[in-house]
Amino acid sequence: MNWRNFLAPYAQVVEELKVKLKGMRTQFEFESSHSPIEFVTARVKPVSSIKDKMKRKHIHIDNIEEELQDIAGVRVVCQFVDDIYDIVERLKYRNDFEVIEERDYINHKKESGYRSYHLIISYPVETIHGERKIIAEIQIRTLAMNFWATNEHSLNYKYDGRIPEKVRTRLKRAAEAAFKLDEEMSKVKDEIQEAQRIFKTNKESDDK
Ligand code: 0O2
Repeated sequence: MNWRNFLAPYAQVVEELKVKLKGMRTQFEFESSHSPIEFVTARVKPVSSIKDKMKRKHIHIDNIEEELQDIAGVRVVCQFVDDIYDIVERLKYRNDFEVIEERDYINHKKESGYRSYHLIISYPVETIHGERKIIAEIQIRTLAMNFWATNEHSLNYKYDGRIPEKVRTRLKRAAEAAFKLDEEMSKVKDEIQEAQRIFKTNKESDDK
């Protein structure tokens, strides 16, 4: 397998999606004081992780394009849970890619405690050999969900996927605490946004 050639269109998709989603953030900032997008990150899955996942999920190399759907991955991090659903709706109605699957791990959290909203998309990318449809995953989550997932991911790495029961229980509790934080913040969302509006207006008049 020539991984460099295989991953080239995925790298292109990741770059294009990053520009487009960061562009959404900029537009929101121009048009209103609240951007539902806090930040955007993107990556192509490293070859070692691709090989691990293929082994774990028994994916044959011939089926990798259809079955390994997160080789190209983009993450959109929002302030509030409502923002996630706002972004999901906007992404579903774009005409530069097609959403082929939705996974709502917010209303249906994973056994680990993981919460996030995943969109699996088919993205048409222009190559020198013509158009290719590449499958990519967009993960949309709040800052609190991201904090939890990043820490849990590190622990999974440390324990090679076999986190001790005691730590796992703590992580589940931490996931609930993070979600509680999201719920509480949602209740004061209007107040927070009002404060951000005042801050933005003051800053703009200071900059004049
Ligand atoms: P990485 O290193 O982030 O790329 P599966 O792997 O079977 O759970 P599947 O079918 O690939 O899942 O699809 P899923 O669950 O919709 O998306 C997988 C990706 O979501 C993972 O990629 C993680 O990025 C994230 N994710 C899913 N479950 C969890 C979880 O319990 N904890 C954390 N921290 N992230 C999760 P990878 O390849 O596992 O990892």
